[in-house]
Amino acid sequence: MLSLRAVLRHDGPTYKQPLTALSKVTRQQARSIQTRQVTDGDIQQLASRPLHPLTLADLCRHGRPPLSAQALLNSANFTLSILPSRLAHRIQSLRALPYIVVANPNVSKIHNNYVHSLSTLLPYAEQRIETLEQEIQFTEVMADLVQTHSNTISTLARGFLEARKYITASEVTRFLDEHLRARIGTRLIGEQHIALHFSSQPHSELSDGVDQERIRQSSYIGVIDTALRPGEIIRGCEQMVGEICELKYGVRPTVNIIGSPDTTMAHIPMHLDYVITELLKNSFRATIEAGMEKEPIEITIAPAPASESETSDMKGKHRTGEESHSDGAAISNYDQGSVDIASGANKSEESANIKSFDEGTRGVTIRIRDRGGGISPENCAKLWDYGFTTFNEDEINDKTTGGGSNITALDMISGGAGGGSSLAGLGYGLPLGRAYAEYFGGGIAVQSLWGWGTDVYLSLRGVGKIE
Ligand code: ADP
Ligand code: K
Ligand code: MG
Repeated sequence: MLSLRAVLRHDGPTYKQPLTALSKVTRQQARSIQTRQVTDGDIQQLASRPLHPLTLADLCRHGRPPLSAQALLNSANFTLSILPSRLAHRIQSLRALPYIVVANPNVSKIHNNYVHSLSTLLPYAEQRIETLEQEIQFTEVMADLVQTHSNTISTLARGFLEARKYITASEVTRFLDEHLRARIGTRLIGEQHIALHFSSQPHSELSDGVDQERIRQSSYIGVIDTALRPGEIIRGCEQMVGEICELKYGVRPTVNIIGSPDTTMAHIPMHLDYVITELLKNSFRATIEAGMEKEPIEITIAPAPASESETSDMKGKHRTGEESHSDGAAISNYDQGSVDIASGANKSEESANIKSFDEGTRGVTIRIRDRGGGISPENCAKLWDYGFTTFNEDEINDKTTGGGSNITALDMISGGAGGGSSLAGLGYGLPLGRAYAEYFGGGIAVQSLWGWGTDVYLSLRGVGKIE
C-alpha cells in the first residue's frame, strides 16, 4: 500500500508507471474485494439512469488536498454515485454489437471486465460510504477498476482486427468513438478518487512519510496539475519517442520548441502526455520515412489571448467530452456546460478553498510542424477512422537502417497499449488523441501540405485557476 501514493504523482510522461505499480498492489488486494453477481435487471436499471456529465469542476469539488476525512468520504460517495450507471451503459453498448463480434475472445474479455467491475461496485450500491475503513476498501475497488481496464485499447484493437470481416470500419469507429470517450471519463473518476485518497489527511500515515506541507504546496488536485507546463510534457514525450526511433531506425529527429515554452495551465498531465506522444510518433515517423530527419520538427506553444478564454465560445456549448465526434453516435446528449472550475466550486460546500475563476487562465494551442511529406488528400479523409494506418513494415525497413523485424499489426498490439513501444500501426493515435483533446473542450486539427509536410494543431482549453 505504501508505494501507491508515490506512484500516483501523475507527473506527465511517467504516468504509465502508476498503473504497473498499481497492478502489483491490486493483485494482492483483489482477493479481499467483495463482489455481487450482476443480473440483467441490474444492468437495465442502472443503464436507464441518466449519465452524469463529468466536468473538471466535479473533479475539484472536494477541495484542494490534503482532503479532510469528510471531504474524502464525499469524494468516495460522489464517485460511487456515478460509476455504476456508466459501467452499465458500456455493457449495454458492447452487447449491442453484432453477436459474432461480441463472441470474439478479445471483445468478450472487455465485456467481462465491465461486468467484473460492476460486480465490485454493487456491494456498495445500497449504502453510503461512511467510515474511513469503508473508504479504504472502496479505494481498493477503484484501484482494481483502473487496473482491470488498463489494456482495453490493445485488446479491443486486436478484437476488431480479428473480427473485421463481420463489421465495417465505420461501425467500428462509431462504436469505439463512443466507447473510448466514455472510458476516458470513467477512468478519470476512479483515478481521481485514488489520487485524492493518497493526498488526504486521514491517510497521511500511509503516504510514505510525505508531510502534509508538501501535499499542500503541490500544484496537483488529484490527477489535475494546476500548473502544468505543456513544454515540459513535450520534452518528456520527445525523449521517449526519440528513443523508440533510435532503437528501431537508428535516427532521431530533433524538436525545436518556440512560442511560449514556459506557459502553464490547469490540465491533466496524463491526457496531454498521451496526445503529444501520439502526435510526435506520427511526425517522427513521417520525418524518418521522408528521410528528413535533419529538418527539426517545429513546435509552437501559443497561449490563447486572455480575452478569448474569457469570452470562451466553448463555454456552455463546446463539444462535450463524450459526445461522439463523427455522427449521431453520442451516448449522452447532455450539455456539459462550462468547464471552469469556479462554477463548480460555487455549487460545492466543500470548496471554500477554491477561489473564483481567474481571468488570466488561458487555453493553449500547440502547433506541431513537420517536414515529413504531408498526407495525401485521399488519406486525409480517413485519418480519424480507428484502425486506419499507412504503416507498412516492409516500406519502413527499406527506407531505414536497423529496422529488421517483420512485425504485423497484431504483433504490434501485443507490444502494449495503443502500440506501446512501436511508432505506428494500430491506427488509433489520431482518433483517440482527438477524443482526449476534446474531452475537456479542446481539439485537434490536421493541415497537410502534400509533398512537403504536416501541421497539427492541438488546442487545449484553460480550465480555470484554482487557488
Ligand atoms: P498510426 O500512426 O498507427 O498509423 P494514426 O491514427 O496515428 O495511426 O495515424 C493514421 C495515419 O495518418 C498514419 O498512418 C499516417 O499515414 C497519417 N499521418 C498522421 N500524422 C501524420 C504526419 N504528421 N505526417 C504524415 N502522415 C501522417
Ligand atoms: K487512424
Ligand atoms: Mg500514430
